[in-house]
Amino acid sequence: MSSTLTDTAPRFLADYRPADFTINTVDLTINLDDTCSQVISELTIKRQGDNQQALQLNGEQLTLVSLALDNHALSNDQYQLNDTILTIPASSLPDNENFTLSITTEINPQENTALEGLFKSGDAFCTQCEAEGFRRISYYLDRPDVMATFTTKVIADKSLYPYLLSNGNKVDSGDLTDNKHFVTWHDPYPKPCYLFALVAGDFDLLENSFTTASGREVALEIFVDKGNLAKAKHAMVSLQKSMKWDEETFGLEYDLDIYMIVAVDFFNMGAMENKGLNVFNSKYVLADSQCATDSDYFNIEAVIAHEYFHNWTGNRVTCRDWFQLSLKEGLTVFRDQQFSAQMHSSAVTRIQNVRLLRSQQFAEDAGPMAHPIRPEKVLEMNNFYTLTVYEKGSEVIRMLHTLIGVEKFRKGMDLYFARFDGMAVTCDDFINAMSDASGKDLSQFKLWYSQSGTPVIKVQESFEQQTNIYTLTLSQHSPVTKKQQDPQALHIPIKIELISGNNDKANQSELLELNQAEQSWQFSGFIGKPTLAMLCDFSAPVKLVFEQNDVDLLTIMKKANNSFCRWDAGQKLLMSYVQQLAFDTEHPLPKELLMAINEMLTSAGDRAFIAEQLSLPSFDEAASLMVDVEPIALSNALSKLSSFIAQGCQQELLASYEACQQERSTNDTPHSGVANRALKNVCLAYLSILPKYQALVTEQYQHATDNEDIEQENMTDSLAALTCSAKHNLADLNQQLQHFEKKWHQTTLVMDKWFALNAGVVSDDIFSRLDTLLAHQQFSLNNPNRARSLIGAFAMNNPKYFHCQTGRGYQFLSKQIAKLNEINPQVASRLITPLIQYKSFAPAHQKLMKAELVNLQALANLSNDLKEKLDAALSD
Ligand code: B3K
Ligand code: ZN
Repeated sequence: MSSTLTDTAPRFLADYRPADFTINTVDLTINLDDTCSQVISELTIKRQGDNQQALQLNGEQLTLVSLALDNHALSNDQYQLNDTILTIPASSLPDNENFTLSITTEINPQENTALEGLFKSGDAFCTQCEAEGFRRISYYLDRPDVMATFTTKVIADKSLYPYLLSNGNKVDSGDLTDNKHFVTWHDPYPKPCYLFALVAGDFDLLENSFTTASGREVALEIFVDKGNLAKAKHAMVSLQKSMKWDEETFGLEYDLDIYMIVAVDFFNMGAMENKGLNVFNSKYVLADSQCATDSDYFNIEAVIAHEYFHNWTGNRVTCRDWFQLSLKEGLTVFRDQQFSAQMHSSAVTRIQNVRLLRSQQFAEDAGPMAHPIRPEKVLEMNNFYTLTVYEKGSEVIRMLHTLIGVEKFRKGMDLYFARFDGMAVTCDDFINAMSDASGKDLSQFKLWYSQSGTPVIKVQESFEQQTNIYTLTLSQHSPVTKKQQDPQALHIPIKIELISGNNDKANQSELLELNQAEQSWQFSGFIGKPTLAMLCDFSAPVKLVFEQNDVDLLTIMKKANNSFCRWDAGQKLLMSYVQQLAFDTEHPLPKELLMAINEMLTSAGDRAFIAEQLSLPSFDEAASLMVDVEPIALSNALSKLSSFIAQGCQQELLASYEACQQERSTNDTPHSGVANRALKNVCLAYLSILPKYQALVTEQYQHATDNEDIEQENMTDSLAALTCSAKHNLADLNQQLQHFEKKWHQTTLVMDKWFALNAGVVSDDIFSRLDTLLAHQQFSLNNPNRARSLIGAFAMNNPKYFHCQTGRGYQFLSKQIAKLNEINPQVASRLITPLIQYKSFAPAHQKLMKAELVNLQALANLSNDLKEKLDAALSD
């Protein structure tokens, strides 16, 4: 279980105090065994000041074998042990300032289904220590401000585990008796224990290198399961691009002689930035065009970059305490988003960032687990690796970047590293460095770190005909909650564009700094009222209350320079119809909408951008903009709007589909290939609603999945076709699903897609399908990717049945969560998200969802991970 057995008290940011002891060096000898691995840890410890405190080390699920201080064994009466803490009282400690502590413990990796600490992923051993997993390997001061240099000797059977890896540089290796061997690693950079890693296994190894700007050669090594070598190439190229980008953009070079990445199938999240030895979910490493989609390629590059960028923002400068998590995560997400924007279309990348934020983070910020990007109270730290800390955290860094500009931002980063390299620091330290380097007063800006909830900005405008003066008034308010009684006005960068009615006049762009509850600005020089495009590039993570009519929205769609605003105006227009249809299914839809869609389809712009324009807001995006959501009405409204567009624009959709299809074979560059597929598949999604075009789905599926020319096979197209079949329960669906399974049954990552597709089938027999899937030979709740691909995909991508009136969807989810509570609480805790957000739904649904939460709360052995969320949801 991920949670501690006796620690059920929350911790508070306000209670932070430095440790009474530091650990300078750690010497580990780890003798690997499936059920009884032995860990010998030799620590050199230094007392801080003249404190006479007991030494308290964290440890969970460890068997203590022996303990010695300065080489003298400690007897049972010289220390105390409970389920989570080893206490050596002051009376047992030596008087000197420095002393050594030797600890021998045993652990059972095989039984570790929580996948924290040392565990087995298939045949390999691997570790996950962030946030507080090292305490499952050995007793330690498991907190990020205790930084030590690690030397790690790994011992294991030579035939089963030819590769023995840990952080830093390899310094020794050799053979031992009993067919065992060892490798010793030394990491010269002091680090918190959450960055410790160990991997042992038999892999295929992809090798390459990178020469840093200052001429040092770094060995790059990617370890994958045997047979998967060719699928690691994209990850390798992504790593090299990331290294180059960080040098060019921030002057940051890699600092060890070797950078290793290991891909494993059993992993709770995407990847982990352990110093010199990243461990990755294989989903974010392995790709070839036959088995990975375009978004898989994109995500692999982004996650590889993210973990690499952590080497500076996270590892060289780390967090003082876990409340500061956004110091490294918000900043590193911002860095990876900037990187992706430069590698691809910056407009489309930004749109995708915003879609994620609006659909998921806004909901989190409005739900019972809402917290500031720097939380103040935590029961289970793993619950705070959230969209708020990551994505909103990145938006906060982006706002800073907007407020001070690119050059001063770079100066601020330089100052941050000059001041804090090798240290564990706070979010305030970061902002102070930015403020000192830029000369900008950021004291009010810091409120973004302590206030939760999505701020709402009300927009009012007026135009004085006589003077031609345009006045814009903005007012802001942040939500009041039980935890946040008196939110203050924030410092918010608002980028706008004013589009003049006079065609000769260029649009006027402005950066406004909203820092009061209400503020006005005046602009002159227009003939007639200009059209306001608000929040260019989505310059702040806020919601707008701004009644813009269809004419204004259409003007922005056509005339704004800012691509984000053009896209956003279209979405706003679409969203207004979704809302009307959700309220009144017979609400008439205007022809102008079809004309606007046709114009988009025939415009000459980037096809990836057009695909984003044509994509309706997702169920979650729409829900986050509504109150008392009637989920079935919303889902029907989205279907109705899609049908209207499909019906009214069928010729143009078909023409675009065919144009993209043709160009695919004649003129494929990497970007145009992706863009063509994106647009083509949006068109297919619309066309597949109309029976007369459903043959296209079958054709595309066959062409992309079952082609004599294997080069023509393509997972993006195959999956897009299958998704249409699943969504409309088309006649060929079952046959396609069987064919796909037969073809891919040996490819784990593709089977995850297959499970997700099945979970998304929109059909009345979905619950019997789900039961069959749970019993499928390849299904296991012990594998997080698999659990998410079935249970998560159903709850997130099948709103019609997840929210069905009988409550069966909610029951299905809660039953699986109860099982996962015993197996892997972190995964259970992630999957509960849609249920705890019950308050955004209409009363009848709230009641059904709440009943499931109450059942879960009564579980015996409830993990802290779930307890924290359930308590918040049910007391809200
Ligand atoms: N730092 C890790 C996440 C650790 C999650 C712990 N539950 C990956 C990342 O953000 O890069
Ligand atoms: Zn990260």
